[in-house]
Order: sequence, then structure tokens, then C-alpha cells
Amino acid sequence: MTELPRDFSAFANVAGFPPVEAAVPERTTGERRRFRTIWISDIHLGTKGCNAELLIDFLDHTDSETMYLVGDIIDGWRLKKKFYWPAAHNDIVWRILKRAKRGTRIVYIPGNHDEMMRPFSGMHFGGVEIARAAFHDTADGRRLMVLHGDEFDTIMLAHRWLAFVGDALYHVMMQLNGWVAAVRRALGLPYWSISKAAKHKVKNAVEFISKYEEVVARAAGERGVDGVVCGHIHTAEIRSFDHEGRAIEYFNDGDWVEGCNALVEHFDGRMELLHWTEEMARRAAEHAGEPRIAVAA
Ligand SMILES: [Mn+2]
Repeated sequence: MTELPRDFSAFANVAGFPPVEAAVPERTTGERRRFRTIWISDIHLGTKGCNAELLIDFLDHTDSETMYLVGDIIDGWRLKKKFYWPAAHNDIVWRILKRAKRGTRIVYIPGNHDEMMRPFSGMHFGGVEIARAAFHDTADGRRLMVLHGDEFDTIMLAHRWLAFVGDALYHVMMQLNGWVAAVRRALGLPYWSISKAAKHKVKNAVEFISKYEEVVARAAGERGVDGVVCGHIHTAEIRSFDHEGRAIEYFNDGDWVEGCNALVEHFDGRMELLHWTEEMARRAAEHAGEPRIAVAA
């Protein structure tokens, strides 16, 4: 007899997939900001880290002719270990499929966490094209290479883990430093700075990111394109690199775990990084000045 998954209700949720209706209804009133192109990646659906509420807000306030899903959309690695699939994650899939139905061209480029989708490259599911990589031509005539970015891990492998040393950990270590120093002194041990060691690691992480960006941009330069769009390292960025006297633009669309970023192309070809927490704060501030309608008791 086959064993049922522990969280059977969550399994039932996926069994009825694709969902007929979203648990959180799609916002249908108000203006949506329209773009020529939207790039989002590293959503990590199926993990607690995914900032689903913010992404739902983003999807309900924007629209585009084309949308690229630049990998690590579903976290297959984590799902395999522990099944986790809240309604909000279904709502994101529902909204993406709805967009495709409304006429948005959607290109899904699987990453390393959703590599089980890579064998389906060249196929269409519910109006979503699956591709290993893509080329995008901007409105002002630049050709961009679009890929997830884990392709460069083999080059970067030695320093990979350093990219995940967070700032929070660094600050905790700074605080621990004084305490550790006191204990070591009491034990008659020589001074050793935990924060200095941590700082070295953080510095290495910054160097890793910078090196990664350079490696990706160089690969784009060698391919003869004008720029590259990727994700993977969860660090949103727009940077320009020189490749044999030619400017190569590096775009990283960030993530929806910490940064909550999207890369957008305006209708004139101008590229912009959106930081959605800031966009939401701005929207709240704009509405704060509006008079509230008093409800009669
Ligand atoms: Mn990745």
C-alpha cells in the first residue's frame, strides 16, 4: 500500500490543479502599471521563505506584454524533503496562468531548484513557454541574453557558499565578539575576534557577488549580445561592464525571498529595478492623505 503524504489537505490542494479560483481574489479595480517586459525569479514556491503576499500584490498592480520567469520559481529540492504548499502559492501560479490566458507572453526558464522542468524546454503548458534560455530584444534595439545563472556555478564553485553569509549573522557575531573575548581572556587564551573573522567572510561574499557579475557579463560579451538578465544569487543589480571596448549590461532581477525585486523594461526600452517593499510604502503614503469616508453609526 502506498503511503499518503502527511499533509493530506495540502496534497488535495495540488490534486485540484490548476486552481479554478484564487484563494485571495485577484484585484480587479484600479490602474495596473504597464511595462513592455517584466523579469522575476527566485520565488522559491514550496518554501516558507517565499514572500507570497508581496508577490501577489506585485502581480495585481502590474502588467506587461512579456513576462520572463527566470528560474527557481518552484523549489523542487525543498519540496522533495518536506511538502509545503499553502494556498497563497497556488494563487501565484493561478495569477501567472491567468496572465497567459489574457495574452501576456510568458517564458519560463527553469533554474537549478526547478531543474526537473528543464527536460520540458521547447514545450508549452497552459500558454507558458518553457525554455533553457532566451534572447530578448529591447524596444531600443539591444539584444539581451536571459538565463537563470547557475550555469556559472562551476566557475564560481569554490566561493559559492560565501554568498549566503547574511548581514544579520554578521551583526549577531559583532555582538558576540565582546563576550567571546571576555571568556577567552578568563581562560587565558589569546585574543581572537569573531567579528573580524565574520567580516572577512562578508567581504568575501561581496567579492563573490562582484566576481559572479563579471563572469556572467563576460560570457554575454563573448556571445556578442549587448547584455544579460539573470537571477540565482538573490542580489538585484544593474551594472555595466567593459568587454573588449564594448559596454555589456548586467541585469539581475533579484528574488522574492528577501529583496522582493522585479526587473522591468519600459515601452521606450528603459530598464528599471523595482523594489516592491518601497513601492508598497510609497503607495501607502500616497493614500494616507486621502480623506476617509465616515461611516454613520
Ligand atoms: Mn538558483
